[in-house]
Amino acid sequence: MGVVRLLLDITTALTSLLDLDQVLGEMLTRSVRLAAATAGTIILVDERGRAQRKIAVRNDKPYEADELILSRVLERGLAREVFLTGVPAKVDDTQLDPRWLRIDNNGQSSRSAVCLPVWRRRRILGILTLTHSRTHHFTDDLLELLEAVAGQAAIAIENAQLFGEVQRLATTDALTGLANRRHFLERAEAAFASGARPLSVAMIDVDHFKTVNDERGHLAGDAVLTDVAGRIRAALPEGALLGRFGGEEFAVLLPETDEAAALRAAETVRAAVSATPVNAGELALPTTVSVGVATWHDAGGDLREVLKRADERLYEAKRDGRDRVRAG
Ligand code: GH3
Ligand code: MG
Ligand code: MG
Repeated sequence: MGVVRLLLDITTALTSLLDLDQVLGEMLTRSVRLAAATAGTIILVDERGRAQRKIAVRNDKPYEADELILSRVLERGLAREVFLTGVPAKVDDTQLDPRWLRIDNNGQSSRSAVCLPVWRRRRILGILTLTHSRTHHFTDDLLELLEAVAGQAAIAIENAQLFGEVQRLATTDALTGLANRRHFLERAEAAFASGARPLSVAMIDVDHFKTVNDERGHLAGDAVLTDVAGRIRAALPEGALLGRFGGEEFAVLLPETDEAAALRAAETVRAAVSATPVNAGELALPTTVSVGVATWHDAGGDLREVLKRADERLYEAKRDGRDRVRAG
């Protein structure tokens, strides 16, 4: 295959992907194959030059590169030099080159290597390293070709990163970092449709929250919401799905949880909020929540019905004096 055709092929394959891990995996596998290398790694670098994500393949198969070693790979050696200079580097014999750190061997010896920066808009997005078990495997021509591949891959990486960011923005609540209402409902709907029962839902509402806004200002109110959200998340059992449902209202889906267990979880949440005053900037504000719990035992049914029941229990908790849990 001609070089142009080859590049076009790789570009098409990469830019059709939107998942970052897939892009990195595909880029790495294709580079390894193209260079007939034994193994390769791609390390994603964040804005501040820290290793962010690593993917490694050996003999065409993914392998677990040592996390600790890879996270330090930008601190020393060849990858660091390439990161600092921004220029590709080639090692013809790893045993004779002091830049080569024998840290990424995984039981096999690499005798030659190339290391390239992945540039995009004057920033290094990542470092691509390919190795071979023989010395002098990589030619200058090959290095040049790999640079072109890295240039194309950079566009695909940027696309995937942007797509991921847009997805994150569309699914999270900006203030608390929790799932937003739509995303919560989508995921809850999926959990509900899976048919696994029992399944419980809890609606949590901050008590007299309007007073905080009125007396302390909207910023203090925001800070209370953030702190309360953090406490709820920390108090919930693993597997619980938490979302910000509305202004000062949170919703929880507890998969495979019966009413007794859901009540315990809700009580833990309630206690976690009231235990100590909530931090709102300089202020420490005693805060409480009321919780309504509803449980669904049979397969089928309607998620909205369960949410409505939890909401009714929530208002019962409010009527009964707030800072309490009601179920049924
Ligand atoms: P109750 O105990 O009955 O729940 O009383 P409450 O005051 O908490 O209930 P109400 O629904 O009257 O007030 C909720 C307030 O939450 C009104 C609204 O201005 C405020 N709010 C909604 N979203 C936000 C937000 O994002 N930030 C802030 N600071 N306030 C918010
Ligand atoms: Mg309220
Ligand atoms: Mg409310």
